[in-house]
Amino acid sequence: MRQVPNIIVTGTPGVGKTTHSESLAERTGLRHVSVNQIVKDKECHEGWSDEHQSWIVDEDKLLDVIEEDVKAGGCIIDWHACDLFPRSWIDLVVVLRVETSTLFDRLTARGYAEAKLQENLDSEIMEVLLEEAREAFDEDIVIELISNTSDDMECNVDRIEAWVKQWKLDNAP
Ligand code: DAT
Repeated sequence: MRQVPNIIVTGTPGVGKTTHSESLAERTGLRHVSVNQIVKDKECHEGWSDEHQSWIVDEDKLLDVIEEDVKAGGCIIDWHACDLFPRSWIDLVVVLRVETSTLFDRLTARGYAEAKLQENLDSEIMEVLLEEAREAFDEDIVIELISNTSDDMECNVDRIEAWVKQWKLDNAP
C-alpha cells in the first residue's frame, strides 16, 4: 500500500499539464513524471510519426519503465492520455480544460502546424480526454479543472495540494 498518492494530470496539449505538475511537485514534494520526456529519454517509442508530428509510443515499454517508480507512490504523471495506466496505480485523475481561443493562442505560440492545431482544438471542444478519463477510471476519482488563467492555476494547485494532505491523513498506516 503506498503512503503517498499517485495523480494523473491530463488534458489536451497546451492546457497546462506541465506547468501545473511542476508547481504541484514543488508544493507537495511529489515527483513530476513527464511522460513526454520519458518517452524520448528512454526510447519508449517505435519512431516518429510525420503525420501526427509526435512519437509513436510503445505503451508496454513505457509502463515497464515507470512501473517501479509509480508503484512506490508519490508520482504526478503528466500526459495527454490516461487510459493505459492500470487503475490500481492511480488515486486521482485531474483533467485540465481550457477555452478554445486560449488554447488556440497557446498552441500557435508553440508553432503547431495547422493540422495538428486543429486536431487538438477539436479534441478539446469534443472533451475527448475528459471522456477517456471517465471511461478508464471510477468517476469519483476524476476531476475536471479549468486552466484559462494564472488565478485558475493557483486555485487548482491549492485544491490538489489540499487533496494530497487529506489523502495522506486518510491513508496513514
Ligand atoms: P501542456 O503541458 O498541457 O502541454 P503547458 O504547461 O506546457 O501545457 O502550458 C502551455 C503554455 O500555456 C505555457 O506557456 C504556460 C501556459 N499556461 C498553461 N496553463 C496556464 C494557465 N492556467 N494560465 C496561464 N497560462 C497558462
